[in-house]
Amino acid sequence: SDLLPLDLLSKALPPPGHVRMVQSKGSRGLRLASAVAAPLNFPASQIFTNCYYFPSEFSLVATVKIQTLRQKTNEYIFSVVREGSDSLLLGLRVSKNHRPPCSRPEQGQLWFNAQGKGLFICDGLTWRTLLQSKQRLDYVEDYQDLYTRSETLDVEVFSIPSEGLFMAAANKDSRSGSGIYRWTNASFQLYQNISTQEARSWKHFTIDDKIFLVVAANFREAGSERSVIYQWHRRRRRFVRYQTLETHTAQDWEAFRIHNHSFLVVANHRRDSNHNIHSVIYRWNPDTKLFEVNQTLLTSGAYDWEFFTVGPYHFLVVANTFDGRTTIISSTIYVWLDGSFQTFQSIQVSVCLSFRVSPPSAFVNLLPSWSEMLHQRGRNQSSVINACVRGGFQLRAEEDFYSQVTSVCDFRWQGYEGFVPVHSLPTFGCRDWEDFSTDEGSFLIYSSAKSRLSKVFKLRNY
Ligand SMILES: [Ca+2]
Ligand SMILES: [Ca+2]
Repeated sequence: SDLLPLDLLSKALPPPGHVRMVQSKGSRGLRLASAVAAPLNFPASQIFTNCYYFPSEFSLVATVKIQTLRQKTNEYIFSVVREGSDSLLLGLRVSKNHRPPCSRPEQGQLWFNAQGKGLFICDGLTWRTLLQSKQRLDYVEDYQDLYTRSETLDVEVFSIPSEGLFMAAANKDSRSGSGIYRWTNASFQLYQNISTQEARSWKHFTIDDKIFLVVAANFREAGSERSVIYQWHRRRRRFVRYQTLETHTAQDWEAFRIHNHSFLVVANHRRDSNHNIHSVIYRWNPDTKLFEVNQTLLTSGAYDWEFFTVGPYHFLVVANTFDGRTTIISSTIYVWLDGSFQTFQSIQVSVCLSFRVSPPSAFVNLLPSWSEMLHQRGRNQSSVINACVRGGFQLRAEEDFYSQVTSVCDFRWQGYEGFVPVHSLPTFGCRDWEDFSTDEGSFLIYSSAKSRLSKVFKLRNY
């Protein structure tokens, strides 16, 4: 367990003149002269001193770039052979889909399928899967141009059983209200228009068999600002007003459940010019069938809430943006203890606009990397980090606070290498995005705070 990493290649390098240093995109490697026909090898006794058995746990990291893979029956990129006799103890083959033979002599040997990205071990009869990669994003294809009534600050994609897939758009213009779209004939079509005031975002949630949508908005009613909860009316097949709650420049709603209780929390951004105000957690009362104030938490220009669970613990994280003086303030993670949320940890992310968290168990590992990445990238105060996950970790970095996001970069968490950029989409004031799947495939929708045009992309996987 106290073994240090070893550079096996350095032990087996051919003499100078037969090897050349080459650069290929972001990585550097060694190119062997074609004259080096014999395999590179060295006695294992050089590294296994005072050690008579192969270690029970070990990792081999090999990066090989081969222009064309020839289908050779008995070629290994790495092997351990018995000294003197050359009999094979351990070997790793690489091919593109071509399945090497697996019978008694190959028992215990490894095969990496470069095409399907899978690692297999021969059990003496057949290849058994050790690792198989999930589908990976190949490219993104323009699919639908969706013109909304006004600029769209947020999209929420959800499905209604026996009805299908829907998307709620939070539209900027109060006169034209916001649109609910339904996936019809393989694209989003306007389904219902809902009158909204300064709609900022939508959240879908269910309680028992009831389907709700809540909008973060500023309806001015009876001398107060209010956000509205709508319920899906089965017979009328429409969303109808259900309950209003007093909010203050509401930016975001999060819905969650703890021990069979349903909750909502609102991000109250400011009251007049005061940003240091309470954001409110509401609890569903099953008797009155209404949400009631459960707890208030002091926030500073709150912009986003996310709920997540790690093991038996429930957390809420708020993105604070501004305390009236500065945008360099901390965001807070709260933990559910003895029936209420209590401060768990403060995290320094300057102007944190939002969080995306999933899967939550890995979230904990992710935290230190955010600030690290900010430092590495030399980002300024107007930077925003938005974490999300798609089959691995991704971070979304957004720029240009308050006005629009100029570009979206996805960073995938790759453990050893940290966050690496995997895709960037050219966007025009992208404000929000969601992904969803239908019978027609996997899609990504993003909305623009600058234009009426929202776009749907189709994700091609390999
Ligand atoms: Ca959204
Ligand atoms: Ca949220």
